[in-house]
Amino acid sequence: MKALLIVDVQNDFLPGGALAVNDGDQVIPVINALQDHFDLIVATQDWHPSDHGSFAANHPGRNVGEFIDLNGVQQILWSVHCVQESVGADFHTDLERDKWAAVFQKGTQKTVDSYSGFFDNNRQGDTGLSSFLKKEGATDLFVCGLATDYCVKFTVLDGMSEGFNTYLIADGTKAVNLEVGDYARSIKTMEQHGARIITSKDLIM
Ligand code: VGL
Ligand code: ZN
Repeated sequence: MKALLIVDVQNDFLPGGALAVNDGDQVIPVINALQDHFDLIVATQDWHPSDHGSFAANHPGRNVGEFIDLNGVQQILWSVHCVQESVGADFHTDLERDKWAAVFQKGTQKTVDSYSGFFDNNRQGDTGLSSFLKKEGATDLFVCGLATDYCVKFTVLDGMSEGFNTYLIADGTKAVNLEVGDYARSIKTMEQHGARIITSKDLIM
């Protein structure tokens, strides 16, 4: 059984947001059209406390884009984004949510970041996404959303390691591209781990 997983389509990752992904809003109509073709749809939501360790603002003297050691895990420092209960953490209002079975929040512990929708970056915290999908009978996981080179990539890799046949819907995702080429590198990494790269046309016929 197939499931659609929508990663972090939140205001802060969209144009005008605190950590805006270029053209991030272009994924919204693609994802809305895809939703008609799935009976099981789940979403993830980046959901940080304001004192989160991934925010450069919480490390005096440090800047966005620098790397630090956050409790033993390498961490890129980001601008303040997706703070719990803020407008930036909300899903875009154009994104249809009527059919969503559940939302899995991540990055809720200030001591560790969570790119994957499944597990924290230190692999300790589990959002419950994998057990939920398995309980619902999902075998094939179709991933879309933001951002290709961070949360989408790590969600796809964990989807594979959790035993799902995992697909990336390429036109349903956009990258941060902190470094030129990050989008292409992340696609290659996902493919090398066995994920299949498709487009929404492969699902909508
Ligand atoms: C993300 C950076 C920081 C993402 C989340 O959703 O890709 N990127 N937090
Ligand atoms: Zn985040």
